[in-house]
Amino acid sequence: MTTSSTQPKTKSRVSLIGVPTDVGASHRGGSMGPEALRVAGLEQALRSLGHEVFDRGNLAGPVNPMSVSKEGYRHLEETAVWCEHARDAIYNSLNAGDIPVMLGGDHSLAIGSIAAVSRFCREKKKRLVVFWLDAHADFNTPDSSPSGNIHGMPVAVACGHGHSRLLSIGEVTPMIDPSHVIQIGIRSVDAIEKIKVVQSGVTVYDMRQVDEIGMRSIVDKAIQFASRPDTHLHVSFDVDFLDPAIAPGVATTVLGGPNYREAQLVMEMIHDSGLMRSLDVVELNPAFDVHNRTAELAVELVESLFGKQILSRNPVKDFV
Ligand SMILES: [Mn+2]
Repeated sequence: MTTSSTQPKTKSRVSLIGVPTDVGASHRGGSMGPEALRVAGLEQALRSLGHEVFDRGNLAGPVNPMSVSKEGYRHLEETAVWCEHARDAIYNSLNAGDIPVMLGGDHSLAIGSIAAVSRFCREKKKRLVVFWLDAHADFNTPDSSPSGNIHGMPVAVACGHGHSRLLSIGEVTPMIDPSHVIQIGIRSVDAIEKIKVVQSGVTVYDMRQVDEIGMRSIVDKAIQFASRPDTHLHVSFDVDFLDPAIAPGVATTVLGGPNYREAQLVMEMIHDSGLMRSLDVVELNPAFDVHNRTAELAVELVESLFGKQILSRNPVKDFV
């Protein structure tokens, strides 16, 4: 009768922006992430949901020098340059009226994407809210990070803590009010980082809370906080958010993450809120993957974020 069960309520213009680098990570391989998502059919999947999709190709930037940490930061300048390139591409895409989807690359790049969204929201008088889906709080600073890898620091930087070179990627400090950051799925936090993230005012729904009250009520609370007509919701999806049993293709797996249905539920509920205006898909590492299946799962979850559903949620309305 109808194919409306796979059609989103609103059609969007979506820009895919590849940022192939792993300068902020401990392991090499995240730089292959954008291509793995393309091989898994991301563009076609979004198109078949009715969206207009533009693959903007990959940004270019410094090679990974694989050097050691200096004064608490590894690859500070290289990471900053990549973040600036990501920031500029994402900002232009937002101004063109598109929903930018940043294909990472490691999670340090979220310093760039949040800088872009932060500037855009200030100019358009929007209220920025970030949902951070991750196994890690990514709230390290040099005194709390054992490694100096900047992919463990982007939330701290966005909230105003970190090297001036990284803070300067944003137009203002902090780039976001910490109380507007909601983290879900957290299960690995370094000792000093724990204190900092709690003090910062970031809302953290860790896996214990997922166990105790369930994914549905957590996402309900998050959406309730975000729900205002002037909200721009940025979703930063670190693939290590997922349980390693279903997502082996990341370098920093942590046991005890959301299972397949919990992950789908998060994405479907975010879509139904109608609030998402920008997205990061980061930390996919094809060097650790098995037959690209983590990339394929990431594509499925992005489809859900953009409106794919098992059944119509509103059969009466959709079927007439
Ligand atoms: Mn992360």
